[in-house]
Amino acid sequence: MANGTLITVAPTGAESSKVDVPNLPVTLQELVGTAEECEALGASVIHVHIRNDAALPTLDLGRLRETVAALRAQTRLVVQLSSGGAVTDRESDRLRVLDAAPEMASCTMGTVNFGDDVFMNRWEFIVDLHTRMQEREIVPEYEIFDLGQLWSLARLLDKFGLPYGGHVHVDYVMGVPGGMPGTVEALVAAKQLTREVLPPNTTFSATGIGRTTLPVMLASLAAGGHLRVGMEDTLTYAKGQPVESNMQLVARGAGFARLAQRPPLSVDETRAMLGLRALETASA
Ligand code: KMH
Ligand code: ZN
Repeated sequence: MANGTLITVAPTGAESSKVDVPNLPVTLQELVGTAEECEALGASVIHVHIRNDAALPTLDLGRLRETVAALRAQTRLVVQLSSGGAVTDRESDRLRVLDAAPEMASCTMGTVNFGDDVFMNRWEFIVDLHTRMQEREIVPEYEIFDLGQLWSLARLLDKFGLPYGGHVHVDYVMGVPGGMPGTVEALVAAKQLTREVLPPNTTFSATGIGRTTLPVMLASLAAGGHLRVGMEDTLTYAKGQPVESNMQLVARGAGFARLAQRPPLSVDETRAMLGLRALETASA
């Protein structure tokens, strides 16, 4: 387990509206500005959902390409596009996200109730995502909303082989109504199952939605895991105190990581840990 902490920022998501959350970065300019500031504060990966001119979630390929190019030009962050999109997105559109040629993309490992909605991830769709990412040399982050999805990932790797680069990195998304709870006990169980069924050097990060943010962050640091923070998952900083910005959340995560004597990994350290090519040789 790396001594430092990988901090992924997930600044926007697909669930919150700009009207309800005016500080949510939704334009390309807002996203890139957020990315630059979060990188300076210790983030090394950015998990990206984009919006259209009406600030609604979109998987428009042209916009995704433009976003990848802008983030690469303005930051050194590892760009991880969401293939999860919004619960209403079609599988074909979610697969097409890979055409924007990010270095990383998310790959959710099963269907899960998502509040009052259903986040659909059929087995055949997961296989399609995984194998297309292998072919295109895109490194996945496997999103784990429930314990059984770790077992599904073990089956996926057994049948279709390791992801590009050979390293397996999972992200526990905890506290979604319908998924695993955002508790210390659930995180320890997820870590235990990860150790039992996945390759020995598998790394994990964790994020807790809403009020589970803090317990999950602290538990992950204590358990040797990494962090995902950001307004995709967290809109309240403390009781009665709305989040001001993604930078506030990255700064808090980085501060906790330093207190735990596992300071934020640099972008280069993150790339080495995840099996990404060194930046100089990465394709443009
Ligand atoms: N917006 C959720 C339905 C991902 O980015 O891969 C799915 C999600 C997971 O956020
Ligand atoms: Zn997401």
